[in-house]
Amino acid sequence: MTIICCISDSHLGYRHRMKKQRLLDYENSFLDATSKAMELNPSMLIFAGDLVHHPRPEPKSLHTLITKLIDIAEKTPVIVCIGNHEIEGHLGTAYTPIFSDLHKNIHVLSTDNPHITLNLDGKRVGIHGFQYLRSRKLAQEKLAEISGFEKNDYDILCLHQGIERYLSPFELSLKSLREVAGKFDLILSGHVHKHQEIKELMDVTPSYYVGSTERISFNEAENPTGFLALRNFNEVEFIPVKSAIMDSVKGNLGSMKPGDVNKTIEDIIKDNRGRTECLQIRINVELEGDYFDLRHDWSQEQGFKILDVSVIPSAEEEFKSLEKIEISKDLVEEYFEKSGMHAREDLREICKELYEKYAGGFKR
Ligand SMILES: [Mn+2]
Repeated sequence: MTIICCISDSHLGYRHRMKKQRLLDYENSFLDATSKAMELNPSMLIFAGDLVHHPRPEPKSLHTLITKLIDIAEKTPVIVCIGNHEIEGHLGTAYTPIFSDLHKNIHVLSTDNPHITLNLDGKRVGIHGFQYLRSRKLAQEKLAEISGFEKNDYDILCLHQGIERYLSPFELSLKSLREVAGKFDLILSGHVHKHQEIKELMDVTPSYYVGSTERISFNEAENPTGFLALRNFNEVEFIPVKSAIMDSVKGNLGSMKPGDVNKTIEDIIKDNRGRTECLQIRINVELEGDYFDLRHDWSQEQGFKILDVSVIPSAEEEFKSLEKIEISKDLVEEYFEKSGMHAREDLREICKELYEKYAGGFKR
């Protein structure tokens, strides 16, 4: 059996919400993906871009990546596509092309090197693609250009791009892809983190967004994490990868007193402790009382890698309370007391001083 694996969007070196612990999550899910892929004894392993989160990656994550790439290349050919996160802003440069110097079995796709041909179990397999291109015009031009090759036994297009209907703005229209899709036997892309078929191309060529190995935002909470395996050039399987459990709880509490809002959030936290590692709580409420009576400091809650709580009072209430509000030195005191900043004596004194200086002497 011939197996080809494709892993995408591992985002190594991302310090999600500045949490050091999250750094390790990206490493662990990358290592889980590569080890699960290597267990299948693949004839080739493709990385579809955004292996790292920053153009100049955090050293330990880069070390993990490089040792793993060399280790894999000892056993099977490696193809790397360059993602947007690997490319440095205005210079448009990346370290990724250097990866091909690490081992003769590592090949990096770019506009300078868009075609790689390998002999896999007696079949001539072509892998075609280039680095992420931000300009739609250029991306579509390059796609048409690289599609003029002479067919091999099996040809794979490997990109890291936003495709029309899957991302806005996008770099590749469905029309530009449909025009060349027939040249390929399989189309794979990184960039969109949710694993899915690119259904508008499926009637011509099996086409997929590969999916990511670790989520980089709460918007991705529902996405499964994993990688893609192709068996005998026809059967595609999405293989799940271990990643940090992420949940997003959203709700509208209607009209409620601040104390009850605090209690509701505390209950949500209690229910989720030990069940999820990264928790986001977004609450909309019509507040029957003082905004500052809401609990604002949740950093003392244990058991989460990320706990992100926000309460959004309905706009109407906000305006009403603003009309009534009268600023005084006591209000400054109250703010510091209730917003969990009572320890910031220095800041409180500065605020009171500024109030005295600029607002206190103001006569209506
Ligand atoms: Mn990405």
